Amino acid sequence: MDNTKKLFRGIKADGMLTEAPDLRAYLTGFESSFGFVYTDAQESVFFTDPRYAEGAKDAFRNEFIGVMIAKNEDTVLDYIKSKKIKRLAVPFERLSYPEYERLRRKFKLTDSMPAFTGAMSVKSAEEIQNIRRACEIAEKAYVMLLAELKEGMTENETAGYLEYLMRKLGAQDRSFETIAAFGRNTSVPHHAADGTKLESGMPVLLDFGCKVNGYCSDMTRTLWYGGKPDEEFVRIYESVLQAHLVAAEKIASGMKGRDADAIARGYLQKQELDKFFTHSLGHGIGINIHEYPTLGPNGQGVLSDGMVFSIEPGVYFEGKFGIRIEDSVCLEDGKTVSFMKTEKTLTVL
Ligand SMILES: [Mn+2]
Repeated sequence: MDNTKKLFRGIKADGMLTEAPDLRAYLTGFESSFGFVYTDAQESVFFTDPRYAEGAKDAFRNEFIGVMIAKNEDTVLDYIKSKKIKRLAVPFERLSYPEYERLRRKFKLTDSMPAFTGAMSVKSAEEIQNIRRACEIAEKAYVMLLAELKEGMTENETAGYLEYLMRKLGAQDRSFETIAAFGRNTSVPHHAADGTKLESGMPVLLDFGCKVNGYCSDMTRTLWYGGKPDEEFVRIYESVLQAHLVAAEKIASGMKGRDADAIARGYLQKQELDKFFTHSLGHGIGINIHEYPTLGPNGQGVLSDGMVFSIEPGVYFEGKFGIRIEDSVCLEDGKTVSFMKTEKTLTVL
């Protein structure tokens, strides 16, 4: 994968320098903890240290990206200086203040971040394939986990087991810290899994995902474990599910992120549940688990075909329970298509 030229074409600068790991991974498809990607009209060069040089040369064998060894940033900046580059594009929001100051003394600077945000939000067929695979693995692991859930298992054990299953099924890693919440802990939207044990007659909330070739999946299911589910829980689950389904049906290309959010929020308002919906409806998903666009009350970005994002309405009742239902979806021919195949109707184990 060589996205360097595509990015560079959209930027008004003589050269482009990228150090942030996620942006480098987008440009090259190669993940490493140390490196710089430099691009100008003539060439793209991946600078890295000896630890990654062999892997990088191998990865770029068929690409138009050269590999050079750099001990530190100075080696890279000297190289760029030697090419008489005057205006350099760098991603402003990914630079520390000292880095920005150092670069500003050597070059005229242009912000490359808007170009990255725009390009990364619309996925290529290859990127979508990676996300689809990450979703398939997450779902398969979830189904396997359900068969293994037992009274006495802790949240942390459950989270760890789910992560193990995703890796066993071919994931390279989890895409974020797995959330496993039992009972009243489900009312904390991002509860940190702890030693709480699963008991009969309680809700279970699982929010998880994995990575394939650097691309993330994101999924949440809330279910009832043991006995007959609480009536209030069942009624509210139905409302959250409807909010999800109405949003999935009505979200369309050309809409702003805030309009998408308003569909689910408006539905929950009619059920007098909107004040318990304390977060945004969704977020872009790609190399990063949270990226552009935001589907929330302040989401100004316009949704378009090829964007991948979550739909995740949730309501939370402090000290009682919370319910969130999340799919990763893609916009295709103007409409959302979910990557998830598992039932979203209430599961009672
Ligand atoms: Mn999410």
